[in-house]
Amino acid sequence: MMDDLKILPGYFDAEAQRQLLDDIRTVVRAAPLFTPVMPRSGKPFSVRMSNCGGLGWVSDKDGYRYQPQHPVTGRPWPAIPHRLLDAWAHLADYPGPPEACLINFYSSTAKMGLHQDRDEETFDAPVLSVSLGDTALFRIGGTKRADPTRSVRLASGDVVVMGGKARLAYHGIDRVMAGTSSLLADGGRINLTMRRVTPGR
Ligand code: MD6
Ligand code: FE
Repeated sequence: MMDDLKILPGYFDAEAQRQLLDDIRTVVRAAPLFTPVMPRSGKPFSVRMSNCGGLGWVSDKDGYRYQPQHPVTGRPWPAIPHRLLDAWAHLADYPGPPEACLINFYSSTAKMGLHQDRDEETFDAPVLSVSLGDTALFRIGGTKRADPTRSVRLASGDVVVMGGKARLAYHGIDRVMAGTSSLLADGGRINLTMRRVTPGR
């Protein structure tokens, strides 16, 4: 099951992390973080989000979906920074570029429940995740919610590639460990997940 899960500790070194953080700050100035809410219940996520790329993942009372515009500003999402596209080209083993990059910002108390990434039209490409800032406790299981899980610490600069049989594995963030990184002056964690939404190159 986990044979298609790759964890690459320290893929981005300290300098690359700072550059990536600058890239993300530029994105978020154009596409501000918003607080998504759960479909139907309208309960707010504890994580704030934005996106870059041709499509962005959003959640509101109507459901989860990908859309080409920011839900608050109505503007197109900024382009995916080249450092992220380079990592995808190096690691994804997929003939085309990512179409969406979800930006999740976690305060020290934010978490993310166990979920599958399955709002894409194709699962042929992996989801590639980059962590910046405070270390998080990442939980990953199998393709059924009740499958056994294990926990992995994800530190700043670490990359996770979920492809093949791991593409639809349940996963979530149990907690963020405050004070474990000095990358973000005010603490917290940023997670970037690049996805392919449609098939093709
Ligand atoms: C996070 N990550 O690390 C949440 N999804 O904050 C994800 O939800 C995720 O790390 C798909 C593939 C890899 C991931
Ligand atoms: Fe996910």
